[in-house]
Amino acid sequence: MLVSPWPPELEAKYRADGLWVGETFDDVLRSRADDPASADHTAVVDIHRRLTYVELNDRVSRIAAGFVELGIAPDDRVLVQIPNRVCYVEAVFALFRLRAIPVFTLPAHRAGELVGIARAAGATAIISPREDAGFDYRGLADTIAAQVDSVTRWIDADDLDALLAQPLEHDRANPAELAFLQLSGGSTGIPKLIPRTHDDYLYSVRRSNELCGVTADTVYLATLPVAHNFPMSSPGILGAMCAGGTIALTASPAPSVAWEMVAREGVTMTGLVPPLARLWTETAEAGTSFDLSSLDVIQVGGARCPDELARRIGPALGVRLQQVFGMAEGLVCYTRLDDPIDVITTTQGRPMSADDQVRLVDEDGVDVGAGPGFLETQGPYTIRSYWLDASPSSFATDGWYRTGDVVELTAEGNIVVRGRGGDRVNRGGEKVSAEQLEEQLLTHPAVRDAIVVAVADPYLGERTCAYLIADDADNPPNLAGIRRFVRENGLAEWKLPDIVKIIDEFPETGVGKVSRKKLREILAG
Ligand code: AMP
Ligand code: DBH
Repeated sequence: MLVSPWPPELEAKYRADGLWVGETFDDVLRSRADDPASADHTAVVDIHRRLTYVELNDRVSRIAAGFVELGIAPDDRVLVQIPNRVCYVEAVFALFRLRAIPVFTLPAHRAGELVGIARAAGATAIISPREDAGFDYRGLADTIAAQVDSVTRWIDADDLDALLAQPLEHDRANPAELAFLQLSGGSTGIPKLIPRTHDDYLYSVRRSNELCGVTADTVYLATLPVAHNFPMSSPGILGAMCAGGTIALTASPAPSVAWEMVAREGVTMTGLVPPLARLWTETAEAGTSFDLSSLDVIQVGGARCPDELARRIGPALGVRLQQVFGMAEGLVCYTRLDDPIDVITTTQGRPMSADDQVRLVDEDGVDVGAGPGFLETQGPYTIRSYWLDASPSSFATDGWYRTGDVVELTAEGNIVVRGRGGDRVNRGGEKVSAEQLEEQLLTHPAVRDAIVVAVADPYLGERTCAYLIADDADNPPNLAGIRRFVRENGLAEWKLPDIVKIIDEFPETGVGKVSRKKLREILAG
C-alpha cells in the first residue's frame, strides 16, 4: 500500500545517503535469526515466557500461516490491542511476515476510540487477549465488530498456539510502502492514523540506536504500553531487535514489578514518562533492596520533565538520563549521552538526524528564529500527511508537519518545550483531545456547553478540567456523574476529567470566541 510520498528529490537523497536502506521489519527478524551471533540470544522475555531469535522467528512463520488460514491477507489492517507480553511481539511480527498492516492501539483504549479507529483503518480483524487485569477485551472486540462492518474476525492473543500451522513462503513487502498505522495523541475527536513505511521507521530506529548506544548487550525494558511510539522505536523494542539485544516486557511500570525484571534480566535501558520517573526516583531515594546496578540509561519523554526532577533521576537510580521529545508522526529529539549535565537536565535535546529540518513560526506562519514559537518539521522519518489525508491543516503547504508544540531553541540548538496551543491536555504523557472530550460532554443531558482546558499539576504536569454550563442551574452535574457518563460513552480512563467546574458563562475573547486562555488564568488564580 502506497503512502503519500516524500518529494522525489528528498526521497532520492535519503536513499543515496544511505538513510533509507530498503529493509523491511520482517527482514530484521529473519536476519537476527540467521545471524549466528544473535540466533540463540534471548530475543524477548516476560514474566512467564522467553524466546530466542530462532524460536521467535520460527513461531512467527507458523503463526503467520495460521493467520492466513483464518483469512488474514496481505494489506489487511488488523487492530492489535495486546498488553506488554511476548505474544505482542509474536502477533505483530506474524502480521509483518504475511504483509498485513498492524494498527497499534493501546490496552486502555475503549469503544469510544476503537470504533473510529477501526472504521478509519478499514480494519478486518482484531487481535487481543480474552481478558487482562480484570477487563473483558473479547467483549470489547465484539462491540467493535458489531459497529464496524469491515471487522469480521477476533483472534485470541493468548492462544496463538492454537493457530500454529506449517510455515508458508510469503512475498517480501516493499520497504517503501506502508508497514503499519500508529495513532496520534490527537488534538481532535477524529482519530488520526499515522502511516509509517519500513524505510522511514527503520531509519529512525537505527539512528536512535547509534545515539543511545544500543548493542547486542542491551536489555531494553518496556514498561510503558509497548504499542506507543516511544517504547516501540526510540529506540525501544525495535531498537533492541535491530541490534540483536533483548526485549524485556512488564505488565506494570510499578517499581515492585519492573525492578524485579530489571534485576532478573539485567535490564540496561528503559523509557519512562515524567510521573513514573518521579515515582522511580522517590522510591529509590527512600531506599530499595532491588539490584538496579545493570541499569545504565533511563530515558524520560512523552511530556515535559521538570528540571528539578531531571536533576534527581541520575543520582537516585545510578543511571545516565536522556530526555526524549518525540511524536508518532516522526521527529524525535534526544539529549546526547555525553551532553553537559545542564543540557541533559534543562532541555529536551535536538533532532536525531542531520536531515531533520525544524523551524519556529508564529500564529501567522512567520519565522520567529529561536522562538518561542510553534515547531514545524520535515525530514526522513516525518510523515507528509495522515492516513487518508485526515486533518490536512496539520501540514503546511510545503509539506512540513505542524507539531502544535510551542518550543524555544537554546544557543546550542537544543529544544526547550514550553507548551502547546489549548487543544490538548498532556496528562503525564497521555494526551487528551479537548475537542473530543467536549463533544462527549455536550451529549450529557444536564450540560448546555463545555470547554476543556489543562491545569498545572505537580505530579502529572497537567490535569484535565471541564468547565460546564449546566442546563438547569439548580441541578448541575457533578464530577462523579460526569466521569461515569464519559466512561460509559466508551472513552479511555485517562480521558475522564479530573476536575469539573460549573460556571454561568464562558469568558470571551475580543472577537466573541471563547477564551481558553482566560479560563486557564481563572484556574491558575
Ligand atoms: P503523540 O501525538 O502521542 O505522539 O504525542 C507527541 C506529543 O507529545 C508531542 O507533540 C509533544 O506535545 C508531547 N511530548 C513528547 N515528548 C515530550 C517531552 N519530552 N517534553 C514535552 N512534550 C513532549
Ligand atoms: O510522546 C510521544 O509520542 C513520544 C515521546 C518520546 C514519542 O512518540 C517518541 C519518543 O518517539
